[in-house]
Amino acid sequence: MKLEGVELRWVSMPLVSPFRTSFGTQTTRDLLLLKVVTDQAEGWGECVAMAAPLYSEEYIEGAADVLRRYLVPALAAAGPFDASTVATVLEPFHGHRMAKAALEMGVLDAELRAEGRPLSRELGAVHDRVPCGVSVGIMDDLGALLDAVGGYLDEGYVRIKLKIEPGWDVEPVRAVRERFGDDVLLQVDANTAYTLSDARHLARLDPFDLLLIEQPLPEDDLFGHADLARLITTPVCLDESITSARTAAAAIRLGACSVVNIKPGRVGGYLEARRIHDLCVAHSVPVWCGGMLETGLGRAANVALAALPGFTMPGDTSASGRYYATDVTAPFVLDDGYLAVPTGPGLGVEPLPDELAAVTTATDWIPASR
Ligand code: OSB
Ligand code: MG
Repeated sequence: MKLEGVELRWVSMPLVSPFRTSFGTQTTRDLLLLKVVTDQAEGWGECVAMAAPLYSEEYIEGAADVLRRYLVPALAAAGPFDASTVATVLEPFHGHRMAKAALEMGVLDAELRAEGRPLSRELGAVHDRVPCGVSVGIMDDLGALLDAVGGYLDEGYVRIKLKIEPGWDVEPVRAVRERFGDDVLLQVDANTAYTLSDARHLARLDPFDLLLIEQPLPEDDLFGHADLARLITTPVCLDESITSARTAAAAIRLGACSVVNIKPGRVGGYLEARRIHDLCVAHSVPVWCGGMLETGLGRAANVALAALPGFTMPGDTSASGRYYATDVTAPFVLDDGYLAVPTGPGLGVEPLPDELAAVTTATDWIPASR
């Protein structure tokens, strides 16, 4: 394919309820969408960076800047390309994995649409629907938490993930276990809020039979996670620390995790995500698909990825309605705890023009030649 240009599109989508994590509270999801225009077809990419660099070092305006200044020009200069060569062309630029992932996703969508092939098939999916979990934010009190969890269980979610931080950990887990019982698939996510010196406190979660604790320690503390994993019985899962197949291999080798959360944006794209999946399968490490409050575009791709055989645990691939009253695509709706894997070419979904226009705050066209 030959690149004609990329449209950057800033969207601002109100969340149905505030989402509080150990790194901050969000009431609106601002994000950057990409429309990749090639001589063959157009494709959509979604950049999962947040407005501020609180989850990782990336942020929306940084992603827009590096795309405009470096990534799109490099791809334009590379001559004919396909999705499998995008990462190699962008490799000289350090970091900026979410920006790179968005560009690769748009190219992949364009390529697959041109060929009439679905992303799920391209990635190696083996299921036509995936079981879904839900990520539950930190609440003002235990009553509000139990109401939220009860509502999600009533909707059919098959797994609950509680966001935790110091001061909101053992008690919310105990309250959920006492109210909803031991059969609920339950896990927690600390988003790096603890240090190794909290190991004895975190061991107090051991009796609750959690599926895992996600990213308790800072992103660069693989040794700390390896030490912690020997001090607690809850399996350690990494999110922020896993930035590539190489870091995943190191984490597994060190014993820093026994489960991996795969987020395509965080690792530089869906193709690297698949490599991490393959690596984890080879090491018998279960994986699940994380989320970044995606629109229906990113959700379509995540659901396709989550249908690969190594995704043996339910992911944060919740229905559109868990996040947004109106999505930019036709909404993903939970059916008996599952979301259907899209079957159409590429992502298999497209933005609805009116819904997209309603949430767009700005656009910018980056031509391939200037
Ligand atoms: O750590 O998994 C995380 C959302 C934004 C940033 C980081 C995380 C999350 C979530 C929600 O937990 C996942 C989702 O439902 O999309
Ligand atoms: Mg996480």
